[in-house]
Amino acid sequence: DGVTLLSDYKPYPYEIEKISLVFQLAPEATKVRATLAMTPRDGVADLHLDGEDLKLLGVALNGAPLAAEAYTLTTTGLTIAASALPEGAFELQTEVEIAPAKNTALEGLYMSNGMYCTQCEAEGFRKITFYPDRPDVMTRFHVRIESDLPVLLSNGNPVGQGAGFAEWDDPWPKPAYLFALVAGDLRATSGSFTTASGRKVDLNIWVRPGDEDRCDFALASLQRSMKWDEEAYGREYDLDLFNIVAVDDFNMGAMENKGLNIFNSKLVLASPETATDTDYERIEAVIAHEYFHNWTGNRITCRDWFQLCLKEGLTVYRDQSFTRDVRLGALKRIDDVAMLRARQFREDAGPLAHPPRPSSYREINNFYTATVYEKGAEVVGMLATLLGAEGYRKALDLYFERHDGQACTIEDWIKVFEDASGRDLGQFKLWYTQAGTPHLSVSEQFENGTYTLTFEQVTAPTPGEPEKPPRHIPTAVGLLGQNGDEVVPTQVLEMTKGRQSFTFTGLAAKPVPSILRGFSAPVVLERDTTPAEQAFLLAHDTDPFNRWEAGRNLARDTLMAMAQGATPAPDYLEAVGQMLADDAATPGFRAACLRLPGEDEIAAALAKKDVVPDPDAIRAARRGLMATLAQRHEAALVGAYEGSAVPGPYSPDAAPAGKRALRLAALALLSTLDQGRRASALYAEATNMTESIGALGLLVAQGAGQAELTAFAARWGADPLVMDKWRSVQAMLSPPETAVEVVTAIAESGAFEWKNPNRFRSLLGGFAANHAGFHRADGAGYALFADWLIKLDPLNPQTAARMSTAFETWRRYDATRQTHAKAALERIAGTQGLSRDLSEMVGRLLG
Ligand code: DPP
Ligand code: ZN
Repeated sequence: DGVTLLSDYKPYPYEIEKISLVFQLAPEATKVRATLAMTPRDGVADLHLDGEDLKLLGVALNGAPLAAEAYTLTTTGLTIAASALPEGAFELQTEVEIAPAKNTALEGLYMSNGMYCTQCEAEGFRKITFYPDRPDVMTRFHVRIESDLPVLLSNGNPVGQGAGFAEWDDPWPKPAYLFALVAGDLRATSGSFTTASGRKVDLNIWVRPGDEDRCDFALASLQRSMKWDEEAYGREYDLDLFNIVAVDDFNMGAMENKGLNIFNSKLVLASPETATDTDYERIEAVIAHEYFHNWTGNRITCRDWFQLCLKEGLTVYRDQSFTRDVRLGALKRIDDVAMLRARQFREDAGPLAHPPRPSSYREINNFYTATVYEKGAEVVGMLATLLGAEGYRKALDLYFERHDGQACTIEDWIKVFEDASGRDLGQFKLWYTQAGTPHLSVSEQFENGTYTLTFEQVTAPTPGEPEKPPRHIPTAVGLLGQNGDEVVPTQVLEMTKGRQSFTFTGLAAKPVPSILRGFSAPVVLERDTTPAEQAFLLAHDTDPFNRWEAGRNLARDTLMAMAQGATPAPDYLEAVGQMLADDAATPGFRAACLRLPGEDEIAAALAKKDVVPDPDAIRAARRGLMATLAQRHEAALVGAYEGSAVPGPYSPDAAPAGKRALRLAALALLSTLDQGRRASALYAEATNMTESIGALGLLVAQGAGQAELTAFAARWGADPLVMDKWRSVQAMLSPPETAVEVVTAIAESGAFEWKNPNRFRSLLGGFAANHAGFHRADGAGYALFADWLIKLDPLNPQTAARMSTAFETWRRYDATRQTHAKAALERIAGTQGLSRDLSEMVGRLLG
C-alpha cells in the first residue's frame, strides 16, 4: 500500500566496491553510463536497483549484454534474477537516458537558468541512474562529465580535465544521496583555509556571471565554520577542495553533498543593498550547517531515512551553537525557541504530529520537518544538558571514533551517550520515538526555610499514540531572592515520573523561582503566577532566556485576554517601560522583548485553553496593544528609534544588527501613532535592505505604502531575490480585508514565475503567514491557497506538499472556517493524478 516501515529494514544483499559514472550532458537527452563493482554479502540473491523515469538503453554483466529474460523492469526499478548472477564479484553496467530540461520537480538531475545541477536527497539519485538508492549503501564514486560548458563539477577531487570533459574522484565512500554534479557558465569567488593539521583547502563559491560581488560573506562564513568545528568538536575537513554552488531553482535551503555543497542562491548571495540582517545571519548559519554535515551526516550517515534526525537534529544543534558562539550569544536561544514554538509546537499540536524518529512514511520528502530538525536539535541539547559540557564532548568523541564511515541509527547514538556517561537513557529515548509536546505544570510550597517545587507532566495524545508515558525532562531551575539576587544558582532537576517534587532547604525567605532556564527542555510550562512576579523576572532574572520569557508570557497573557475583550494589563505596560529604560540590556535583547507574539501563537494559546480563536479579534488585540504601548511609552520609543540609528557604512555584525532591530521594533509601535510618517521617511533615506524592507512592511501593514511599493519595484524589478521580499511583505502583512486580492493580483500578473520555488514560497508562503488574511471567514484564503497547490503539484510535488502545512491548524477555528478549510482540502484530495507527496499530506491533514 505504499507505506515504508522502520520495522521492515533489511541490509542490502550486495556490497559495492565502487561506481564509475559517465555523463554525456544534453538538455533533452543526457546519457548516463554507470559501472558498479559488486559482491554478494551473503550468497547470491535477486539484485534490485532503484530507478524512476529512466529510459533504459542497455544492461551488461561482466561486459556482456544481459538477455531480456534475466531482468525485469518496472516503474520503480530494475531487478536482476539471482539465477542470472555469478557466485562472486561481478561488474554491472547500465546505460540510461534522462531529460534534465524537462525535470520540473527539481529532484535528480535538472536545469536551472541554463546550468545543470542535482538534488539527490532523499531519493533523487534513482532519477539519474539505476542504483540501490538508500543511505546504508556506501561506495566510492568516480565521475566523468562530458559537456562543452566551461565549469564541470562533481564530488571529491578533480583528477582529469580537457576539452569538453572533466573527471572527479571522491576517495570517501558515500551514499548516493550525497552525489552531486554541476555544469554551467559559473564564476568563482575563491579563498582557502588551512586546517589545524596543516592541510590547505581551496574554497570556491560558484555563482552565475554578475553575482560575483555578493559572495564575500558566504566565503568568510565558510572559513569561520571550518575553524569553529575544529575548536568546538575537533573536526577537520578531509579533502583538498570545498566547492559551494548557488542555484536559483532549489526546493530546499541547501544540500551537503560531499565536497560540493549546492545552495539555494538566496542563502549565498548577500550585499548590504539586497540582503537583510536576518539574511546575513541565515546565510552564515546554513553555510555552517551544510559544512558541519561533512562529519555529522557524510562521514557518519543514516542507516535508513527513519534516522534522518540523527544527522539533522545533531547538525542543527551544532549550527545553533555556532551562531551563538560567533554571533548572537544568549539572543540565539531566544530566537531559536521563538521559532521552535511557532513551527514545531504547532506541528506537534496538530494532525501532522510525528516523533523525531518516525516509524512509517509514504513519502520521505514529507518528513523534512520542524520536528525532525528543530525538535531533533532540542533532544541533542537535552543530552548535552544531562551530561554537561565535558560529558557531551566525550560522547561526541566516542561517536566519531566508533562510527566513522558507518550508516547509523538512533540506537547507536544513544548507546554512545550511555557508554560515555554510564547512565541508562532508556526512558530518555522516548523523546525520539514519541510525538507530542509535554505540558509541565508546577506548583510551589514554602515552609520553615524549605521550598518545594512539584512538577506534573502530561502529554496529550497524538495521531496513532493514545498513551504517553512520562518523559525524562531536564529542568534547569534557579531561585531569586526578593531583592533580585540569585540565592540558588541554576541546577538541573531531572524529572522522570508523572509527578515529582524537588526541595531546596535553608532559605531565609520564600524565593522567586526561575524555571526551565535556557529552555532546558521542549515543553510547555504552565504555572499559576502573578503578572507582578513575571514583571519581577523580566526586570531581574539572571538567565537571559527566562528574562525574555517572563516578558513574553506577560505579553501573551495580555493579548489572550484582549482578544476576549479585556483591556491591557497595567503590570505588562509598566514592565515594558522599565525594560526599555534598561541601558544595561543590549539593543538586540530589548528588540526581542519589544516584539509581540505573532497572531498564530496567540491563536494556538487560546486553542490550548479551549477558546475558539477569532483571527480578526486577535489581530485587533495585537494592533491595539501596539498602539497602547506606543501611547504609553512614546518618548522612550522615540528615544530608542532615534538613538539606535547606525551611521556609516553597513556591517552585518551582531552589534549594529541589534541596533537596527531595536530601531525597527520601536518604529513598529510608533507607526501606530504617526500614520507611517517615520516609516515613510526611513524608507526614503535607508541605505540598506534591512531598513528598506522593514519600513516598507510597516507601511503595508497599515494598508499604505503604494508609492513606496512602486518605487521598490522600479528599482529592483530585475532582481528576483529582492522582489521575493516585495512579494512576501505584501502577502504577509497586507490587512486581511485586502490580502486575498493583493496576492491574487501579484499571482496573476505575468511577472510571477510561480514554477520557481523561491518565487512560489515568497508569495504563497508569505500569505500563509498572514494569519487573519489566510483564515478569512469566507474561506477565500483557503480557496486561493488550494488553487495554487493544485497548480504546482503536477510540476513540483515536493514544494506543493511542504506548503500544504499552511492547513495544519484548521481544526482550531470556528465551524464556518472549518467547513471552508475542509472543502479546500477535499478539493485538493479529489484532484486527478495528485502526487504521492501531496496526497499523503492532505490525507493526514484531513485525518
Ligand atoms: N540539505 C538539507 C539539510 O541540510 C537536507 N539534508 O538539512
Ligand atoms: Zn541538514
